[in-house]
Amino acid sequence: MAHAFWQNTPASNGRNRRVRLICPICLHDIRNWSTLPLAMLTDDGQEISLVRGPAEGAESWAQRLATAYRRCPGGDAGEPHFLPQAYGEYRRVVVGVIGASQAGKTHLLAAMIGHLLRSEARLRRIGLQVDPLDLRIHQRYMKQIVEPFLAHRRGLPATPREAIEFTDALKITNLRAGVRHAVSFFDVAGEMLESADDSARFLGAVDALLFVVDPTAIPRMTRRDVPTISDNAFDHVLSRLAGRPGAHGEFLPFPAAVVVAKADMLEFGAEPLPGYWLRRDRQEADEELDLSSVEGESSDAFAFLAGRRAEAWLRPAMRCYRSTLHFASATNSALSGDRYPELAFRQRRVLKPLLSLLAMADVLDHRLLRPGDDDAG
Ligand SMILES: Nc1nc2c(ncn2[C@@H]2O[C@H](COP(=O)(O)OP(=O)(O)O)[C@@H](O)[C@H]2O)c(=O)[nH]1
Ligand SMILES: [Mg+2]
Ligand SMILES: [Zn+2]
Repeated sequence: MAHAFWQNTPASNGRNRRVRLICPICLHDIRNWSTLPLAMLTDDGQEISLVRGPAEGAESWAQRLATAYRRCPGGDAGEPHFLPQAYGEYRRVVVGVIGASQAGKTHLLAAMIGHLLRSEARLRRIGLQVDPLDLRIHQRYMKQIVEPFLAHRRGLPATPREAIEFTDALKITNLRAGVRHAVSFFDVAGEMLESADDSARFLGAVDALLFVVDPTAIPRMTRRDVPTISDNAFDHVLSRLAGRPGAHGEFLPFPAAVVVAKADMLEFGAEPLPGYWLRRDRQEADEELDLSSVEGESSDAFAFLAGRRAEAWLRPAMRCYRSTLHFASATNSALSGDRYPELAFRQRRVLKPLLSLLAMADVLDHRLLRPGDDDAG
């Protein structure tokens, strides 16, 4: 009974200690967590304010608090939203999705989050439980992005430049270690990542990075008219992160998963490696949850990029203290009209890079990344 364990932690009402934190959703600086208003949320997201009854015993109050929320006033845009009341005790991880405009960031993240939530039973086998952090925000993301894409095969619109907002946030519980994490994701327009102004402010809060490599930008790979490789988004982000306090020294203290996206376009090309990895999950059930092959895949993906003189894209792997490299496809096909073709449409290896990043960020046990006997590459 993993659940009983959580309820044993007395839901702290924070009265005796002051918790200061950055909201993972709007980046608002919350100076005193326990002063934010308490509420219950109904199934359809309606707020009912929560107050302790005059004769209510400590036990009953603690039980009600365990499922309660606190209302954050919202950041600059000022839209209030909810965080679980126990959030002040969670380990917090902010994931930034980095890559040029059109690299495939938005499709990849939607595929990752969609598959993460669909895989409840399988994820339990590696000790993970995934729930939304804020129901309303999560449902909005599912309804506007993930479901049109995964259930109706719709192409996703370009991410608006003005919206520097977080995409979704999940409560990820490591059942084996008994630790809850709040993992939030920022997917912003590629141009924003390259700009020097304040628009990439969220970079000040990221703890883990998902770098998305666009293979259509590799010279002579999928197109003839691509002269040289550069990825300003990667460079910009790495140099901004290097300016963060505590980020001096040889390596940046952030884990990074580097994903060669749109790998379906490389499957039948001259290079055998992308196809080899893409087809593996068809051969082994649940290969995607087995992180012992990550080291082998990483060295193959590194060799693949290095052989293409794609140094710009290897920089995250060279600069960050922990990194893995992957091949993945969010659509397995090109858009045809406003939809992806029914026969080809599926997601390939989208969970593995995310699980790998979670393992590097110690949400999952990072020892899962140790190579197995038959996966030495
Ligand atoms: N073939 C293929 N195309 C993809 C894949 N993922 C995204 N795309 C295409 O790449 C383009 C840019 O995708 P998007 O996710 O919006 O990129 P972003 O600007 O980095 O967020 C769109 O036209 C998608 O149809 C994929 O896995 N395979
Ligand atoms: Mg986008
Ligand atoms: Zn907030």
